[in-house]
Amino acid sequence: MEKNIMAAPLDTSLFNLSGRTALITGSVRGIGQALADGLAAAGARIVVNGRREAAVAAAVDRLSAQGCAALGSVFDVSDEASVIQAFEALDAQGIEVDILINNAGVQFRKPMVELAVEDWRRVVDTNLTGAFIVARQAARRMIARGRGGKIINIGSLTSEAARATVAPYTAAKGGIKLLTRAMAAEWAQFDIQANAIGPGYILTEMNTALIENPEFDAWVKSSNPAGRWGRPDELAGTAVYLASAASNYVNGQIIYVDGGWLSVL
Ligand code: GCO
Repeated sequence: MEKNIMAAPLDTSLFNLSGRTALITGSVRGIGQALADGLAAAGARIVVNGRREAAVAAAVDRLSAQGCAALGSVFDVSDEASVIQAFEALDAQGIEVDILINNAGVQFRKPMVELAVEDWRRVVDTNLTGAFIVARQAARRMIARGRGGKIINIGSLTSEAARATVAPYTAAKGGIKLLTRAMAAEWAQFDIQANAIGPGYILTEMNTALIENPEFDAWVKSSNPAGRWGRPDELAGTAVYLASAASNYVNGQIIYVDGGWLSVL
């Protein structure tokens, strides 16, 4: 006889981020700004980050005008000294980062045979090494506090497959996928969950040149089952999930928000 196993109704409060503080690198525009909006809507206080004081201040004002709790932290993720200084400044203000989203990233498109090592290094330093530098500071504090934490790294379709002319970005985003697993391997024991989001082709400033290129635009639309570019706000739900208690048993994963691109030949 089939046992009537009543499933407990989902406790939707698991998705509530009230009382949590989220640092989102590169959150003055684009995907980072959309993730800030999403986590703020779920109740989190947002630490906005960028490299320029004015842009960070404007982004904080924008969130505050929406009634969200927000503050700014200006640093370059690839500059270890500035990252350490920024975390020490947060410490001094009693601000504890419960959720880190490593979103900051740059793009540089050029065939490898023409690529200068300096350009390679700049992209990898920001997109991959920067994620390590910032996560190390956050994890040290999460471990010391003893109440766990959430780390979300932003990958890419290029975490799985390569596109010509974006080798340093591809190498870095491939590294993000496995760095996420390395974080899970070392920090799960401290109740830290480290996961990644792999956006498809999203309508962002970084992709303006591609969006405005009719051939590229047609390629994107014909290459994913959704038949369109994604919007930055379409990434926020996955970020809230990975930032929340609803994902406490999820670690080392990458979730592709790509219109089905990677799933369909
Ligand atoms: C490019 C784009 C991509 C997208 C995204 C795709 O030049 O191909 O910039 O890298 O930004 O990463 O997932």
